[in-house]
Amino acid sequence: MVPQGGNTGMVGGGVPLAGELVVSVRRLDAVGAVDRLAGQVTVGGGATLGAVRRAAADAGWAYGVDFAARDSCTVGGNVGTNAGGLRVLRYGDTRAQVLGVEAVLGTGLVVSHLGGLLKDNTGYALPALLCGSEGTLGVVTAVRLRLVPPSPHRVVALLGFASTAAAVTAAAELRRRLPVLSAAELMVQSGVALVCRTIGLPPPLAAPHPAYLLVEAAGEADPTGELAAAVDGLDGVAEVAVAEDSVRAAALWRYREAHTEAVNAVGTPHKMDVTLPAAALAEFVDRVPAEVAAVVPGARTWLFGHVADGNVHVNVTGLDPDDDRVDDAVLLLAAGYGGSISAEHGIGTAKRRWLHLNRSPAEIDAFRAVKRALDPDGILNPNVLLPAP
Ligand code: 2HG
Ligand code: ZN
Repeated sequence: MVPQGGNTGMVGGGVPLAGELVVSVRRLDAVGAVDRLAGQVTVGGGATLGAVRRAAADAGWAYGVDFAARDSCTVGGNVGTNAGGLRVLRYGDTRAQVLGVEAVLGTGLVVSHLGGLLKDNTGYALPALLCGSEGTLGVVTAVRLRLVPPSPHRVVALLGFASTAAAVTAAAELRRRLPVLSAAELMVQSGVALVCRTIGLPPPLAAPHPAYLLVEAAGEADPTGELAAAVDGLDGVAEVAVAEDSVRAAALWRYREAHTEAVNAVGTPHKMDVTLPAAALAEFVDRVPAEVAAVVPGARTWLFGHVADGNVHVNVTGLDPDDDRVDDAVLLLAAGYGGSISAEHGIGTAKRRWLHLNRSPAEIDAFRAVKRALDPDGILNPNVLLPAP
């Protein structure tokens, strides 16, 4: 059986490969009443991220996870992949929001722990284990989520830099100086130009720049002054555009959020999603295009990502679908720097064969022991996450 939510995953974790039965959770889309006192909500595994965000906002709270697939992806899938996205630097990943889970395990037993107690040291944390388990241990049918205080005032700025290193350093400075920082996204010149060409957008700044940071600050009060002061104190900012209103803010976000769509218009990409240690991030971003071209001349590399988390999305076009030499080179490079071969998309079927780059034989053995305990017949997502024995 292959558990499936919104089918927006990027590593094939919800896609049957060999005649498996798809178990869709989409109809489990109830969003419960927000517990305003606790700042929590219980939702069905099939509720979309967007629906949860709207319900939280309607109740005067907010939900800490957000990303472009918000209106298609489901919370059950978010738990399965431990989805990250745009606000991890402020609120953490999905695991950091999940207080409880109801799931049908591979044994057929239903585990349910949805009380939402913040302090509850009563044994193994099954919700934490299910986050990132990619449907291999259980089907997530309901989730208890913590909510965060709303940040009704939001300001967005786009900064141009002469180098990736300058942009990465500036992002770190903003994190240190600006507690209301809610997003810091890295883009590079080729990606922004591609988005402009493909989507038909004007250039975002007067001149092109080798690297861009899209930054957002959000708070209880208008953070414009705080953001401006923090940006003024940064080194290496070549150009700045500040969105004065929500329409302009959405227009600036579009340059970042349209990257996936723009890359798809070039050709079906090979997708890598890696995390680098902060100190290696800029060097990795600058090296990858040449490393890719050295393996397959003519291949094009598109880079963007969540810079404060060290998370870089590496998309490569101009490759045969089954030619994974470039994937191999990029993932080895990331792992060689002490990075992760999957930052936020998971292992799925697509990255299984590289799991050993990050996980030791002892860890993979422990994974198999957990799998055997919760899914003894191996009926849940048999081709996902764990390498073939
Ligand atoms: C994003 O950050 C998503 O936009 C998708 O994680 C990344 O398309 C991608 O490679
Ligand atoms: Zn992402």
